[in-house]
Amino acid sequence: MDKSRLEGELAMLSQMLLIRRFEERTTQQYQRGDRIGGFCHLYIGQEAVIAGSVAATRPDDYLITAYRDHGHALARGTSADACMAELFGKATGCSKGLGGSMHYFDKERFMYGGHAIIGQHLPLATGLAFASKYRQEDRVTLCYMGDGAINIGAFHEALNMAGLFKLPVIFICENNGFSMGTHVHRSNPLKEIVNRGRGYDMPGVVIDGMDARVVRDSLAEIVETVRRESQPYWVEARTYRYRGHSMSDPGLYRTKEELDKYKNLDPIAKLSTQLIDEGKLTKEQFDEMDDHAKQVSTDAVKFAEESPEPPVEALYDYTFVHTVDGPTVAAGV
Ligand SMILES: Cc1ncc(C[n+]2csc(CCOP(=O)(O)OP(=O)(O)O)c2C)c(N)n1
Ligand SMILES: [Mg+2]
Repeated sequence: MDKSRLEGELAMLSQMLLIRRFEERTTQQYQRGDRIGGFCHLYIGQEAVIAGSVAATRPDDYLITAYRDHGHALARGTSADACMAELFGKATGCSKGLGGSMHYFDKERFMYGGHAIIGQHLPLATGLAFASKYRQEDRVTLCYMGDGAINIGAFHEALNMAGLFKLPVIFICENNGFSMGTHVHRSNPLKEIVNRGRGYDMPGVVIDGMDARVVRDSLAEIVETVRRESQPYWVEARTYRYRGHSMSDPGLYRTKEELDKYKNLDPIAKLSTQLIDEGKLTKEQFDEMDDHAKQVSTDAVKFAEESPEPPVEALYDYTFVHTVDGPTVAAGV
C-alpha cells in the first residue's frame, strides 16, 4: 500500500473514532437533561458511509444531508468544539447555537446542512448541482438521505430534474433498514431500493456501507464519472444504526439477534482489524488514536460548557419576515 493510501485509511479510521466518541459524549450530556435541548439522532454504526465518502471526494464538493448529521460535519472537518457547542445551543456552535443537532451548517467546508424535514433537502441538492454546472465549476454534490426519504414527493421532483438537466449530483441513500420504527419493506413496494433511480434514468449501485474501504473505492469511481460526464448517480449504501431512532427510542422493534449480527460488522472494528492484520497499524497505535478521539470529545464538552449563550438580540437573526408593504426581508442579519 502506498503512503498516501495508508494515510487516507488512517484518516478514515480516526474520523470514525471521533464520530463514535463524540456521540457517546453526546449521549451522556443529553441524558443529564439540562444541557442539550430538542431532538438528537445518533449516527453510531453508520460511520463508514461518511468516512469513505470524504476520502473519495474533494473538500470543496458540496455536501448536504438530513438530520442525522453529526458525522457528516465532523468528517468534513467541522471541529468537535463547534459541533458540541451547537448541541448546547451556544454562540460558538457551527450554526451559532440557533440550529441544534438537526441543523448543523458549515459553509466554509461546503457543508449545506443538516435538514430536519424528510426529503426537504433533495431539491436543494439539485439546486447546488445546478449552480455548479451553470457556473462551470467541476464540483460534485453529495446528497445523503435516509431510506424514509425515497417515498416523499420532493424526492421525485429532485431526481427528475437532476436527471433531465444531467446534473453532477450523487444521491446516497443510507439504508439503515428503518424509518423510526418502520422497516424499509413496510414503507415502499421495492424489493431493492437501488432500483428507485431507474425511473430517472440514473445508474445505481448497492454498496456495503459498513466497510469504509468499499465505500471509498466505489465512490471514487462514481465521483470520477459524475465529475467528468456531469450526470446524476444513485447509490444505496446498506448500513445499520446501533442506537434508537432518536434519544427517546427504546428500539423495541428489533431483536437482540439482529443487533448482534450488525455489531459483528462494526465499521471501526472492520477497518482497524484490516490494518492491524496487514501490519499497517499496531494495537497500541489504534489505542492512541482512540484515546485522542476521546480526549477531543471530552474537551469539546468543556468548550461547550464554557461558551456563551447567543445574545437575546440574536433571536431574530437569520429569520425571514414578510412585511405588509414590502418584499420579504431578512430581519436582524
Ligand atoms: C416530512 C416529514 N415527515 C415526517 C417526519 C418525522 N420523521 C422524523 S425522522 C423520520 C424517519 C426517517 O427515517 P429515514 O429517512 O430512514 O432516516 P433515518 O432516521 O433512518 O436516518 C420521520 C418519519 C419528518 N421529519 N418529516
Ligand atoms: Mg432509515
